[in-house]
Amino acid sequence: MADNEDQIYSLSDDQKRSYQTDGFLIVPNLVSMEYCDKLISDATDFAKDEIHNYLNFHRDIDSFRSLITKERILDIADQLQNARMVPIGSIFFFGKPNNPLENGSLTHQDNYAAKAPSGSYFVVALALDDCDEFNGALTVYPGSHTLGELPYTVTKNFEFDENGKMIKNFPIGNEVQIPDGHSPITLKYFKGSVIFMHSNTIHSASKNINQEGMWRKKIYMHYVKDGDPFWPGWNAKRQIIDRGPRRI
Ligand SMILES: O=C(O)CCC(=O)C(=O)O
Repeated sequence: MADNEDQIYSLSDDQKRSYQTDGFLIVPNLVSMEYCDKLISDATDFAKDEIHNYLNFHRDIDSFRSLITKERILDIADQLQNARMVPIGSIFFFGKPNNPLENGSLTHQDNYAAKAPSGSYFVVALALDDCDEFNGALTVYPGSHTLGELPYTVTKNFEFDENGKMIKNFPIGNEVQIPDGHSPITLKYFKGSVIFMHSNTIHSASKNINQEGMWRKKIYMHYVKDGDPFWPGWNAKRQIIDRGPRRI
């Protein structure tokens, strides 16, 4: 992580306003290059040559466990949600170019999975590569978090082997139709940036098909407001993770 880890991370009024308007906020340089490299090396060692999405690296890998409970990430999540946000799950994307086992994501909102009270579930994504439209950066519909939860089409997201091990992902998410008046933008962000996103913000990511060998590794971490119920899920098997007190 960046310096002054113990210092409370206070968002500016502009940052809070931008989140309230758009339904997401990018905070650049929140995690140091060294920490990103440690996460990448631990993920790569764990996966070996099995390059696909992984649920819940924070249960298997110490550096990811430490990330999901990092104070400065919790400080920001707590301020944006005005609640003590409790970690419950994560998913890692290698985003290897032209990988048949990874297929991006459909236009969707996220709470179809956790089924928490509307607005409770919260998404925090750390970019482990620089990312733009050429390597499958996140596309968002700014302001769509104000639409509430939209009807969706249920589709299969993951494939597991007979031992329950994930071996492939289909395009992630349960697709929603985009209401009139909402347009997408594809974000651009750098390694070490963290995206904080309302769970009703409609988003997607293209399959990474660049020919230049640009990966788009990213860890998505998921939180709910303290005390709120959520569905564990047969695949994600979400569980409450202990964290410290709310600091801001
Ligand atoms: O592939 C991505 O970066 C997007 C993943 C996603 O949309 C999700 O996990 O909800």
